[in-house]
Amino acid sequence: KKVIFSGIKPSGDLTLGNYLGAIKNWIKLQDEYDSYFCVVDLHAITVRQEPALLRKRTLEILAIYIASGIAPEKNTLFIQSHVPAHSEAAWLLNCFTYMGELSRMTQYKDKAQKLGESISAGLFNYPVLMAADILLYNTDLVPVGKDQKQHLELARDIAIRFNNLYSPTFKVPEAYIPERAAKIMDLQDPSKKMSKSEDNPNGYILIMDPPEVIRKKISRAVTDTVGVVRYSDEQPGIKNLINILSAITNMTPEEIERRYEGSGYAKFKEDVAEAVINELAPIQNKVKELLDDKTYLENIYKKGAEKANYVATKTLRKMQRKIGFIIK
Ligand code: AQP
Repeated sequence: KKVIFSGIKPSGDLTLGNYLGAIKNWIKLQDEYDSYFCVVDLHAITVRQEPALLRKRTLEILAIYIASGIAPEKNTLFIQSHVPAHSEAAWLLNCFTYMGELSRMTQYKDKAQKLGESISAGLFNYPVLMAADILLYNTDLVPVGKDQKQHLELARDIAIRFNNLYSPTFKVPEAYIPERAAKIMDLQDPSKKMSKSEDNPNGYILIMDPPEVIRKKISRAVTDTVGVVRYSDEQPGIKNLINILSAITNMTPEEIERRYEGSGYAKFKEDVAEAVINELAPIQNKVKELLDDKTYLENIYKKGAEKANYVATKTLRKMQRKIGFIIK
């Protein structure tokens, strides 16, 4: 079986972007692949996190994975910091990555601009840790949103470089980017992506947002004065809502345009809100149930870490051997 690796960082509460761009696609792939789904807590601390919140969110993400339909019996679900090979491999790969490459990463540049002076070295090195995550599991496919494409290309470059310097060690992974929800945009500013660490909560929908909040946020989503539901770059707000509806209902943008021909934005927004609410309601209920039973989650992440640790350590030893370390 081919291997999938993907993860989400507990740096904020998960958004509809994380769900449609990542999790929803994992579910489709889980039967075909040997899948590793991780909560990447080491990545989260590249910007400051409140310890109690980080703990809460780490478990909540695990619960969201399961509640969304990722079967714990079929997949390896684990928490990144439970597998020390990630940190160790990241250090090794840091020595095979150039400063110039990391400086070109647009996510780093965007975040650095927002943070000003207080940029941690970890934020700069983030893509190297991500490369380690992926390469440790001999991953074939990495299902991510479009925003992660550049990081994935770097992971490929690092793998190829290492393989050429020594001998074939890593599988060179491919990105798997969904067609319709590749980049869900901010509801208040559809020129930027919906992001869990965004300051304005009206810009994002959280997976755990109650129905009335979802209705309010979508009804206030920025649109335009054209007044026609059309899938066009000139109407980025409407285009984004069409993408959301399309990802949930599987209707194509053209079908959606046809359905809302002649109807105003208000009706369209109401329907988008209802579709989102109906998609998220069962997940929200299940998450609450799962979080009530901490031992169930604990068993899953412990078992996951054991399996992940076995595979990751094997790759790490291979790296160390090739580099010239003495293996005890
Ligand atoms: N707006 C989005 N549309 C589609 N996919 C998205 N993803 C994130 N935002 C969107 C996908 O979600 C997965 C998890 O991402 P992450 O938590 O590791 O980091 P991120 O990409 O930086 O996500 P956020 O929400 O923007 O987090 P913050 O604000 O903390 O940086 C990835 O597969 C990503 O592509």
